[in-house]
Amino acid sequence: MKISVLTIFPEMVEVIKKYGVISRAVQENKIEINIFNLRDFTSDKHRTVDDYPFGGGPGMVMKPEPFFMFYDFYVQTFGKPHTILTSPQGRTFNNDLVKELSLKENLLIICGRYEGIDERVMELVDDEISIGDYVLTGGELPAMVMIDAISRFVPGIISEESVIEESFNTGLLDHPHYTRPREFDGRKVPEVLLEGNHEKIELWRRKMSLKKTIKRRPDLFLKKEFDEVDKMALLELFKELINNVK
Ligand code: 4FL
Repeated sequence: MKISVLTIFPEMVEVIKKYGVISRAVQENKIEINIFNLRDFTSDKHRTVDDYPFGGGPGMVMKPEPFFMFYDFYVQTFGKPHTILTSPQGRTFNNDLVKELSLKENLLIICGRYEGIDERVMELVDDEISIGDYVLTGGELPAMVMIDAISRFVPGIISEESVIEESFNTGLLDHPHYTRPREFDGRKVPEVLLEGNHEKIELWRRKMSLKKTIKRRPDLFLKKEFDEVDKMALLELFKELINNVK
């Protein structure tokens, strides 16, 4: 999969390639990340990317020409991309959208700025995406958030199990995790995790997941389709509840 970014701050976005899981995926050619400087596609001495808004008003507007210049070059070089503009006006980024985008072979993310982009650039844009209801100084961090989330779904980047176990796939929040030591300043690891009974462990984890989901995300709990383990876990939770009120 190829992901490209068009920005006026390329150095800011470059760091996404340098760390952890994504840097490994880039080295192993599982994803290709290309970052382009919009100023390289200007044709004046000052490399101007913005100008005053027609009709007046505060702030500047990004000029259309460098975007079209870039887009021509991009399509010539890499073929037609699925083009995203980061924008607070876009549809909100979520796990379903991440999965959908991870299936694209050629993604181009244009980093927007709040003051705005000349409307004629929208002709090049397939999708406007927001990462949440707040305003940032620019679309660089949203682009990096999207690359991070999308990369995780590219086959072979992280273990299939890790992706399957995630809350947005199971419909439940995660259970607690423990590692060594078994006891630390009197704080003990739950006994069930030390006994090695895998069925019991699964049931315990599911109970903890269900409890946390009911407490923090009742919306997810109400949408959840329960499997047999969920039902057993809920039954035990109810039993514990009944025994405590009696
Ligand atoms: C983009 C905010 C996506 C939230 C300013 C320019 C933004 C943003 N999600 N704020 N782009």
